[in-house]
Amino acid sequence: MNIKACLFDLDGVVVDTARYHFIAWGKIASELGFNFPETENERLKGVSRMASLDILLEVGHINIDPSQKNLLAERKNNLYVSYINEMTPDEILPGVIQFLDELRSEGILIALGSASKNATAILDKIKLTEKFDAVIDGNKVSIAKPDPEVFLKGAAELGVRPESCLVFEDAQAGIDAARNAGMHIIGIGQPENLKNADFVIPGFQNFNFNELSALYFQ
Ligand code: B16
Ligand code: MG
Repeated sequence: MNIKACLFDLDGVVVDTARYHFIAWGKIASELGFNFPETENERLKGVSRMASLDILLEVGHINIDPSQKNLLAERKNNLYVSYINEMTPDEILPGVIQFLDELRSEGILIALGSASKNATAILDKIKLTEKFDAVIDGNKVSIAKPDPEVFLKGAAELGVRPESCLVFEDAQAGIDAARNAGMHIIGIGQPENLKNADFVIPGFQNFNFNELSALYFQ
């Protein structure tokens, strides 16, 4: 088996921005008069901003018209952007930089495949932009995960066939997207939350090129 490229999700894989999404959505919920519990937060991971708002409104049993929805999504994003503007490289998850550097020195191409329209701003803040050969974010795709578009565009931009790509993902929608793209998949997180990955690991703290080779290069 030959892996020529690795594609990384951003939120939950490279950085933990899920907590900033959660705080911002929580403020919107409390302004609307209900509590958005952390137990529902898993449902927001990997899905688009508008799909997240739909989940929030469903939890709060709230019905509003599309123009109000746009205003709420914009307000949530303004809050979220104010949090990510304060991000620093210290927030890169453990082991990520070392793993990216190892991949590069082994000649494996690297892409980002994120649903977030704020992905390039986040990479800039955490000073990681230069580690990626291609960046596909929410501004470049028209259909959200679990559609494979984000990862297929990443593979195309790198010039690598989907079957030679490996995706790292923390959300079920992203794992389904990678599966739909015909790629190899390593889930990041807990196996009970992530169905259909090839393997699930807790993170990159104890995962390096040797472990990757043992799984895929035999
Ligand atoms: P934005 P990922 C996703 O990022 C988040 O997991 C998800 O919670 C969020 O709704 C989505 O980005 C859109 O983000 O509002 O910044 O465009 O996991 O695909 O890197
Ligand atoms: Mg994610």
